[in-house]
Amino acid sequence: DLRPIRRALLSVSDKTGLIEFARFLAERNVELLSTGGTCKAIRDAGIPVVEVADHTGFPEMLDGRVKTLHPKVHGGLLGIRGNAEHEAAMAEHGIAPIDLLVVNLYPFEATVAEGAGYDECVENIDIGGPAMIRAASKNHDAVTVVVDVEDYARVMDEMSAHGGATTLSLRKHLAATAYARTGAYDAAISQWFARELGDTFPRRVVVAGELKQNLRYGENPHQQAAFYVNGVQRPGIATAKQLQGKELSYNNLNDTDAAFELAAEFDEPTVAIIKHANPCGVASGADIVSAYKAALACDPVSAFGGIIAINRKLDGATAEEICKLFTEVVIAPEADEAAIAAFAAKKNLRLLVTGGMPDPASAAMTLRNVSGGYLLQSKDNGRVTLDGLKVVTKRAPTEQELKDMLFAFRVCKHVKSNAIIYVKDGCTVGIGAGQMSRVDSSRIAAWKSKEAADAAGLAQAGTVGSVVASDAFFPFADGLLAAAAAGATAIIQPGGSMRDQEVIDAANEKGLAMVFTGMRHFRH
Ligand code: 93A
Repeated sequence: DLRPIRRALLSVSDKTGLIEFARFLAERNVELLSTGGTCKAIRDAGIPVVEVADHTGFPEMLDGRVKTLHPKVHGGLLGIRGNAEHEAAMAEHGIAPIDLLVVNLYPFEATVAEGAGYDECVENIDIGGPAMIRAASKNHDAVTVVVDVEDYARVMDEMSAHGGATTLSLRKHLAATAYARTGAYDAAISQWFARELGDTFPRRVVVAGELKQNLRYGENPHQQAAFYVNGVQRPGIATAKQLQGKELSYNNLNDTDAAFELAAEFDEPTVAIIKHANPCGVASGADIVSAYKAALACDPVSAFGGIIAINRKLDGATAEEICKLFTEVVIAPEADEAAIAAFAAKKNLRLLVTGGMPDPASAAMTLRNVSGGYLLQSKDNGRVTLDGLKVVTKRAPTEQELKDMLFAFRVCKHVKSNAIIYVKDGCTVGIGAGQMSRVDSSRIAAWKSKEAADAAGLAQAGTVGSVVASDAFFPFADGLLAAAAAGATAIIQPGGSMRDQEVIDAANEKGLAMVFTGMRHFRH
């Protein structure tokens, strides 16, 4: 299954590594064919090369839209070697076989990402490149196709090892990569069109991703997993630079993403500590070290082995505090030298820096698997502000209560439903997450808060004098009564239950202030 490479066609937009590869081929007496810009680069390097136009006898035309779309190119890529009829037809029409195709496409994705105008994007839709890639890949039995610069070395290695030939195994792998590339390319084009047309849910969707990292395993050791990125340059887990620590696991990636997106919700210095994709403490403060201490105090037992996200540059003082507890991952936009030094001894701790914070208001889509399909929805970037609140009780909330309620409701968005969040002075003091009954979430949050207070030797739980947020309406008064029993003084919730009046009456009876948001934050 070895196929010697005698003739190659190179046509690349990204010319990285081109000259080295072309020189390697030329030294092994491979005849090089190439298109305009690529040909010039190879020729300028003093390497013999034939322009495709000279090979086909047909000029590049229509602003380069037609340069390789010619039977001499496609016949050379598609003709079956050893098939008498194909070989006779090729001989009759002067079609020389092409054994190696090296193509990378017009940078459509990068052009869109740069915010180029409509016409420029259209002009960057490559037609001839994908046509050649698909032809060469179909004929992988004989033809080697390379679409990624990082595969040049693989081909050179095989050619060196096999006297200028490649193996069928490599050609098949390269063909698979090549079809994924043209598929992803067309996906990017159709997504761009859909965006231009404002068509959020088109008839067909194609999801494309590039392998960033193979993972040791998935959520559990018997599951396989890998991390794919979609090229959206949003500061976060996909773009983060790991400054130290062992490799990130599937769960780390999932939890770190949840942590960073939560920290990004707040303008003031904020720290979020996450376990199993739910926060076990979130706090804003004058600086990140005080925010960290406050976030930790919410549930120091659960914070063990947690993930910490910070929305400011990580400093030495905070890093030293973090070092006192076992932590899996710390993610921040930046880290100063003192912080890096403080972590140096913690060999396993992963430190990630992203260069910035994502904009929580930015539009995006979320995708989830269901049996036989996907659920696609726009990301929850809803945000409740002061003027969106409706006071429904006799007592109006105080200014501090209002501030804490908005904080609590924003945290809700990042907590699995049913979510009940108690907050005091910009800091969560009790979190109830992921329960099937809202009243259970309410009770659990209060109970956790009491546990933390007892452990810290405090006279009363943090929930005493706090405000409470519920991600969705209280269907009955019981959840509210549980919050009142825990000492909450004010409540923020969407409202909209059939029994709203019952819940309002219960709040009035307890002297609580309550506001409705009209927006809920389910997270299932
Ligand atoms: O405009 S095209 O769609 N028409 C073609 O016939 C064609 N052939 C190759 N684009 C075409 N290409 C692309 O040109 C390749 O995919 C590659 O990205 C680029 C290389 O052009 P140059 O060698 O002139 O820099």
